[in-house]
Amino acid sequence: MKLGQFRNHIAVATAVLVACLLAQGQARDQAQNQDRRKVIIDQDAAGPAGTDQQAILLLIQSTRTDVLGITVVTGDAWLTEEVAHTLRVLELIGRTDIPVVPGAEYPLVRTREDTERWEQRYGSVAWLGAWTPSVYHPARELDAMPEGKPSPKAADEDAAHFLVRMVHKYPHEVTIYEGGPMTNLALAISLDPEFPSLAKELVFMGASLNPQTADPEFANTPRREFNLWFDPEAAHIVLRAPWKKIVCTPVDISVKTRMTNELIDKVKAGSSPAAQYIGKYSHLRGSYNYLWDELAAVAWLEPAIITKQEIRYMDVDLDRGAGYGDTLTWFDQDKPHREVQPVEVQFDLDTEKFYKLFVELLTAPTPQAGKVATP
Ligand SMILES: [Ca+2]
Repeated sequence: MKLGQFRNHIAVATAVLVACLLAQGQARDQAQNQDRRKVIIDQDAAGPAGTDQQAILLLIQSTRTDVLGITVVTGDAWLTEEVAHTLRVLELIGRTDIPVVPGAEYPLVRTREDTERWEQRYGSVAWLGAWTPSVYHPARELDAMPEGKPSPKAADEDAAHFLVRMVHKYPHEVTIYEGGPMTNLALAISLDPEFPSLAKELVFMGASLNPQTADPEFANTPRREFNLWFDPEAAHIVLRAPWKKIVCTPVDISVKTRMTNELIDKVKAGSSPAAQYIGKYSHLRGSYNYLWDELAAVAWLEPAIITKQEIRYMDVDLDRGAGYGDTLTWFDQDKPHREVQPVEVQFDLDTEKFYKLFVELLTAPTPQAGKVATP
């Protein structure tokens, strides 16, 4: 064999070997993608940091999830500012491949003006989200963004169509994680009644049954919880839809958790961009700092942290009296003769295990883009 021929053989063999290794890598990535649990995060994504963004981060930081997108809804803050905070956090952690999809700017029926009249009659509501007088500003005005303005842009699609499109693309595979008012989900159901049955499950933070707490937000109104209350008609549509499974993280279990300075310090000690972001922008607000949406996220990632849960049937009070927007629940034996769905309601948890996972996830390296299937 001449030297030139020998070189050619070597070159061909090397090319074949490289191709094999690449194919192996791709197959491994594909297998990893198939193992990842597909989830869409629907969130009233106020920021920076805080429960809404921290829950988003926890779900992205897990190596076992494939976050197909983040659909955004007005709730804790207005849609426009929430989209901006979400785009920015994804930019900071290097995951701009995850689409941020704007959804509803207003609840289906409830208005700020009607709510003000309602409060004159029935008393003031502790948390009104974007409508809270002390933080109120017009819907499309951006508030201060200490973390900086985002360079990436939001998706050119609305949340409801995105949600419907994804469950058709991956039938029975997509978990819908709901951390805010249910407006986007109700709109998706109205567009396509198959949406709930094509999803894998609905997991949500919301509802309040009988929380054991001295917190003045719940002491006299134990059945009022912001996410369901802010858009009661949407919650009513969503809760009676035919999901294969519904899991609820209510106020009852949220009040057993606390964000503390000690917990923030533990996260801050991490070097990941997610940990640095939380270290910089997370702060305690008043005496009660529950890990509302974070618990719903981590309980989905690691169900073993939940030590007590019960099945209840659930709906929302749509009468325009004092209980408008309050949580309604029943047992199987006393439920009404109408479409109500069984819901797994979480009541107790292993708090130490939860805090440990919270810190571990937020301080871990962010799983890289490119190894995750893009929608
Ligand atoms: Ca939320």
